[in-house]
Amino acid sequence: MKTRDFKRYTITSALPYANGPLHIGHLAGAYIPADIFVRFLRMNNKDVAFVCGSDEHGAAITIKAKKEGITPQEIIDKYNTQIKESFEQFGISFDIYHRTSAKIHHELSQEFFLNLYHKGEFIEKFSEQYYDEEYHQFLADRYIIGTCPNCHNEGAYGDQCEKCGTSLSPTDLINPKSTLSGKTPVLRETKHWYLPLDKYQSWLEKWLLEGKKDILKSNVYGQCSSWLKSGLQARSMTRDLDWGVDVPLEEAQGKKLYVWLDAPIGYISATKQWALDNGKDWEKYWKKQENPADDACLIHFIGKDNIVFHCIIFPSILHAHGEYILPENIPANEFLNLEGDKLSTSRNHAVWLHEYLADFPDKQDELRYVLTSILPETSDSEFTWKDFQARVNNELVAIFGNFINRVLVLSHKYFDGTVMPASMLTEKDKLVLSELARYPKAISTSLSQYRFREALAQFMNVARLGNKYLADEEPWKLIKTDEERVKTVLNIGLQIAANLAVLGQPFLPHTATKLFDMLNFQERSWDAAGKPQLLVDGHQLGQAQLLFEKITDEQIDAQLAKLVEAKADNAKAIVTAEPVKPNISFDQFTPLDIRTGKILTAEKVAKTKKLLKMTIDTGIDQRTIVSGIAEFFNPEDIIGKQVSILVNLEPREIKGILSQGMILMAEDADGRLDFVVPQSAMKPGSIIR
Ligand code: B3M
Ligand code: ZN
Repeated sequence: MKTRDFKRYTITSALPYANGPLHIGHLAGAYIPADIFVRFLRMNNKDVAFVCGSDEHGAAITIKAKKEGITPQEIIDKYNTQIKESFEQFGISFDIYHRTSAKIHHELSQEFFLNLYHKGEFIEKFSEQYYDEEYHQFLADRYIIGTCPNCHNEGAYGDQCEKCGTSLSPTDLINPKSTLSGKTPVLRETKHWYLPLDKYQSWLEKWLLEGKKDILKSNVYGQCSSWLKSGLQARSMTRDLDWGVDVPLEEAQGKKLYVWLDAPIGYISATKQWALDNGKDWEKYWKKQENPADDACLIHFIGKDNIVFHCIIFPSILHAHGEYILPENIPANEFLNLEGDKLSTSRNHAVWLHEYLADFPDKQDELRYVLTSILPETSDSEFTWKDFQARVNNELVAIFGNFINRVLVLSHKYFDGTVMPASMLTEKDKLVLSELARYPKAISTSLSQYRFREALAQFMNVARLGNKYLADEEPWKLIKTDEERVKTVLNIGLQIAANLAVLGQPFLPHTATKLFDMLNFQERSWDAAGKPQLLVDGHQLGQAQLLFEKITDEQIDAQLAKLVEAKADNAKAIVTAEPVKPNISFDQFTPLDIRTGKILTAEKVAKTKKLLKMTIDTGIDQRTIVSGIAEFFNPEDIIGKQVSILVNLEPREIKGILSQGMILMAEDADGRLDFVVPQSAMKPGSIIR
């Protein structure tokens, strides 16, 4: 991965939706890596703006408000405060944590929209959508209920029937009703403004696929190239919603900007506010400069679910605008799992940051350390409480903490906390010092390539070096026979400790501060590290204190019990939500003819969001089946997949296509769909009973 040097950096972390608290997955995805990187840049005297804020628009907010029975404004105020507090506690050192509900943000988003509008970038398209005449508004899918065309459940939503799992469009519902007024909505023509992503396709291929081949992480590059390969389509930049940034056009009364148009602009408006507050020029961080060599380096830290928005859509918007710089890199992380399962907000399978802070009030760096050690940098990774305990106890306490404690306590005990001069260095001393000197470079190389796990491992090697040096030299024994030698050993030990304070700042900021106090030492720039004489002879040290303490089995058991409890609550909730259907006899079951099959072809049904048309080899014949799974699976990804099919379901015409059977799908509480299939490949036509 190539990186060039820049004078100025604009670093962003994904704006969290202010619709719930943060968990460890968020921290590991977009915040800890960004914070380490930024702290490292600052230590190298770089000019940095590190910006973030709450994403306070979109259906994510209004749906949560409905659920909690409070207003969207109350939702965003509540969670913005909580999220901000968590970031502060963990030492995520944003220069500003802003909000997209701010006036300056609404204005800038509208300015962007109008800029593109006046350039004629948007395509204007009409479509038919349900409208509530009493409430005078268009209805989002979730605001319409009606009878499911598939199972005749009367409470199906406009996007899905929760009873039979079929994914629907509002117009599929029989007898649709608005959940706002309870009245039958009418279809009304509505106009929207589309960003012609297809028009930027070849530019994107050049800029991203060719230009960033050696720069992007492979997980990011892979996703981008598959998006571009499948061909980009125009995407609507406006919505019929009542919460968000107003579309600034006379003819668009009541419409809002698409949340993924305004949210990334939130990075810019946050920078603008920060510049206003601090007497800076925001344009230096965002706009192309007269001399391109003076352009800032823009880096977006995100999780993998946001890749397309940051690599394709937002750059297209910036490109269409023309005055803005484009991201240099988008180091997205994959997902973090918890105790063998996906993190899930709806199932409450998570370690919530505010709960962690309540349970471990002074252990912020411990969590930073463990998460950095297991960051999902190139593939998904896993957090377990046992591993957390092991890493804290065996690494932070037993190596780093133990070394620091020994060297400081002995220095106070033998020399009243004064750094004594080193004399007559042995070969071993020289070797240790020269090894120490090579770490700053090694760590900075890893950091500048976004390899944070590797950087942290190198940092811990410095602590290992110190710990081993003391264990080998045994100054506590030497003191009886050779005080001069002890002076040298402790001098070298203290130099290593001072290096740990300097090098530890990006990873463990709270610990580094403690260590600086203990050493009574000020030199904090990266350049200081590696020097054998960081602490001068005669320097007076501060008070020794313990850096870390062990995590007990009881603490871990309590955390594990919490997860088990959440699982039990969740199981209870599922049972109440979905009662078992009335019993059937065996004779009622046997008429179902279910077979294994294989998907031969798959394509999206034109003009629908949810439908896929597939040809299936059923072992009996090859037939067409239409299924509402297009939002979950790309056609090209499922060709060749094994499926289970109800082959004797009455054929049914869906959007003019005769669908001959039904593919069996499983759905979890999060609404995730997957195919129901045998554990191994079976011959098509095998009977399921
Ligand atoms: N709020 C989605 C998310 O939290 C969205 C990110 C916006 S970044 C501009 O995953
Ligand atoms: Zn149904």
